[in-house]
Amino acid sequence: MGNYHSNPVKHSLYDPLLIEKVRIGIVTSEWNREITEALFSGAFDTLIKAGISKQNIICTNVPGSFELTLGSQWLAKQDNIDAVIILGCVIQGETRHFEFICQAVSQGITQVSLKYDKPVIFGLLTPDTHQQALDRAGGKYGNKGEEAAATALKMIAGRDGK
Ligand code: DLZ
Repeated sequence: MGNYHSNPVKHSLYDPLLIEKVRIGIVTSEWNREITEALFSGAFDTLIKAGISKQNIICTNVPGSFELTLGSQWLAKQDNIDAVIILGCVIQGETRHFEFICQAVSQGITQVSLKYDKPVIFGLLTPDTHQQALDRAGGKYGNKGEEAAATALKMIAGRDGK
């Protein structure tokens, strides 16, 4: 497992004056709450460490991952939000809904991203087991919420030619 984002803050391309203006939305699924709360903490803390103030991180929850697409649209359509992060967890071995949910979310957020011309970052864990989810939510493979936050910052920097 690579560590491309192992130090997301260090890799942030943002200058301190610009980061003050950045506003990021996070939409978190409540299903598999233990996992998604850990992803949320990772994403939120990464944005704070990068210099974004609390009031510029707009957070909302949805019941399950299937609802992440609409939740991302609620945030993406707000003019003053620069990027949206979706966070969820669908465990393959535990649900027959797996393919339906994952495909719907990946296709849905792509549409939202292109429609509103802003990054919608895919922070949906799709592991085979609960343990694999834990490993990616602050465990041995890091925290994919942190990676999602770092990706959002990189996309905003890319948009701005930084
Ligand atoms: C129904 C369902 C199932 C079985 N499994 C999961 C899951 O593993 N992860 C998740 O985020 N959501 C799950 N859901 C809920 C759906 O995402 C959705 O909330 C409901 O089908 C209602 O639309």
